Amino acid sequence: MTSIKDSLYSQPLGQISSFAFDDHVANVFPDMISRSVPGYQTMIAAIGLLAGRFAKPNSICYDLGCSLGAASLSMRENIAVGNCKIVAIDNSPAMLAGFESVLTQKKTPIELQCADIRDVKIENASIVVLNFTLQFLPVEDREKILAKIYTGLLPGGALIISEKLAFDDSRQHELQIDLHHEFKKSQGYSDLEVSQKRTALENVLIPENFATHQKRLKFVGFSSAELWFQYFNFASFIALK
Ligand code: GEK
Repeated sequence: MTSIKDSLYSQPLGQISSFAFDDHVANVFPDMISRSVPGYQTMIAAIGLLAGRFAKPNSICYDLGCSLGAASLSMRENIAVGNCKIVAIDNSPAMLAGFESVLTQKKTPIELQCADIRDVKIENASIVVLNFTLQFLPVEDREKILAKIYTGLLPGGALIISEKLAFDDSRQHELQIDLHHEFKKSQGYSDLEVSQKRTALENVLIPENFATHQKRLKFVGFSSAELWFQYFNFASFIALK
């Protein structure tokens, strides 16, 4: 997916408002996320491979917090089984309009829903993807949605969950944040862009550590939850029912 270059934080902003998934963000989103999340394209491609493995005939594959649909489109490319559909949900009208504008229907249909993922029913699911979405929910809401996903998954189903991570050890925490900022600078962002975006995301994106994620996934019922990818403080888990 091509997009306009992200320069939303390139000029000094007097007041930095909290980050929101509005029209401005949706317009530049593919460029923003690829230059901000180390390994993003690798994870998107791998989510397709995972969908190819886990998608079952007569089941639903969910993409929760789908944005412009990168994960849904990658899943669709790799799903070979019949009578399977992808349900892609996001509560940003700007994101869903962007996704709808590029969506052409193929063998595996993609159904778009503008809704809060905390309010939707998850059922008959063979694979559920939360690619950098859980981190935007209040911490106290996270267990409930993971429990709902677990209940809605078929036996043998998988949840793929990608998140920005925090670290208990303060040196490690600072190091990983610093390495991420170096990554962003290597992608062409300036110090001003990095620092203004960081301020905008404060209290909006709340990272947790690996142990917290793993413990919660097991607590809601997943029999196994392991990392399959990590690049600095960005990681992706696969949890098995
Ligand atoms: C990708 N998965 O490209 N309900 C529905 N959607 C939500 C909610 C909610 N409660 N909270 C946030 N979102 C995508 C990238 S971006 C990650 C996901 C990022 C949506 C929000 O509108 C946005 O589109 C998405 O979750 C997070 O693979 O920007 O770092």
